[in-house]
Amino acid sequence: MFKKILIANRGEIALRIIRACKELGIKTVAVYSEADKNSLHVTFADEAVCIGPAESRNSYLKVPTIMSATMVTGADAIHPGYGFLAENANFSEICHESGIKFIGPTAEMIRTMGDKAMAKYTMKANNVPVIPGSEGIVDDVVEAKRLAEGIGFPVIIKASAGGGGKGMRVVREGSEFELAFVTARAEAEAAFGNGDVYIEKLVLNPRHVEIQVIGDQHGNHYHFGERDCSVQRRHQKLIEESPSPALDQELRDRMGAAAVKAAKAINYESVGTIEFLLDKDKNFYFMEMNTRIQVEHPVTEMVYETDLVKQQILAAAGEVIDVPNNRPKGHAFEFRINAEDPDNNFRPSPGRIESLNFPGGLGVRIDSHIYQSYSIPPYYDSMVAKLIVWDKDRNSAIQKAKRALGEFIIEGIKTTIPFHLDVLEDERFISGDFDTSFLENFKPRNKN
Ligand code: MV4
Repeated sequence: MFKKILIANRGEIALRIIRACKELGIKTVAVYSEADKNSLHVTFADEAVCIGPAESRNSYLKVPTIMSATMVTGADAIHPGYGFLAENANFSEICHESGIKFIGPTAEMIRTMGDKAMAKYTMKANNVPVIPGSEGIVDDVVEAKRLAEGIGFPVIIKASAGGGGKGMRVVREGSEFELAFVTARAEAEAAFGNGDVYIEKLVLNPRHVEIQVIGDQHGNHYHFGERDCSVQRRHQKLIEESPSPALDQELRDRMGAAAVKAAKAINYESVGTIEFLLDKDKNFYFMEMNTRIQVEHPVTEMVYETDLVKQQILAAAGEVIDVPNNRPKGHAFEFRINAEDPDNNFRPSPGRIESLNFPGGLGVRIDSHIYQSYSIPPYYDSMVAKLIVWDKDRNSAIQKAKRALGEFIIEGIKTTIPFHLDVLEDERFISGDFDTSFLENFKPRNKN
């Protein structure tokens, strides 16, 4: 087992990883920027190293500095968390070459899945259902248009280096195609330094349903059911839940089997997520794979009674992972509490937390690095807390969420708490009958 893990991250996920390490008896090293010296991950780690100024590119993304901090403290592994270096294949490779275990997949696995056209090709070759579309990337506009006509409009043009909604263009009819194609390629080139795009049939009103998977170094792969992440705004998830209101056990078994097939196709090691689109006829299609622990992992932990971060560390240490053939128990939601003003287009609202009350009680979990008098720096992601609620069924969990959000007081900054309380009064949300367009159409009751 590892003796000391350096956590190359900040905020709630750094704290989450420190908690798992403590329970496993592993020492921890926090790294922090000058803006984060008063952060809780620094307080609770066994050691802490300042790695540079506030700007991420000069601190949390600075590979040579992080490697130096690892060597100086004698850590034998690095946990990247999510974001920052978590899906950086070169970083995984540098760790490997330095004799430091990267707690995540190999560079090759990250590269295969980071190239979305390559990922899709690999899935299709392994009989994981994919969305009908071009065979790989298309670079000629005439050929691309001919392909789009064959697929049938509407189609979607996606950047192969993109993902998470970046560099996508919907094309509703042939006359719009050429401009959309040229623009999509130029945007992809500007954003990713790679203009490759591919084309797919547009799936109308899909749900975003993702399957949690884990693989060890001995060829064992398992899944932990699904999370429904359809409640998103501009590709930012706001509420996630498990199980999905759209799945029964039969569909869960089939999607789980497809996700395990996907993981086995690349002999995946570590925790990961297979994202699917689910259409209204309950057909599911592979969309992309996230090769990291995700923000929303706690909802899965609650209903599968598993500590996924501990499992991820054990798998990285070479242990055999064994997941009993389990089923979800009860229902869990996660609400992302962001320092944003929901009444002003979710504009960031950093600043000092003047007063703070966390909710509590049975089935209420808070993953957060904030405390009273803490100042939220403006340099990083606006998420300041995750409220996770668990109860025996979906309706009970909704009641618990309302109760817990009502007790959650953060003064000094604007947060998404009132927004969540509005969503919890929405009939479509309550009935579970929503898709990825839910928030575009969402209008809070009692507001005009
Ligand atoms: C799609 C789609 C419809 N049809 N692909 C958005 C994020 C990126 N991972 C892929 N995305 C989509 N791909 C086809 N063929 C609709 C989306 C999409 C979406 C997906 C999941 C969650 C929210 C979304 C919001 C808008 C569009």
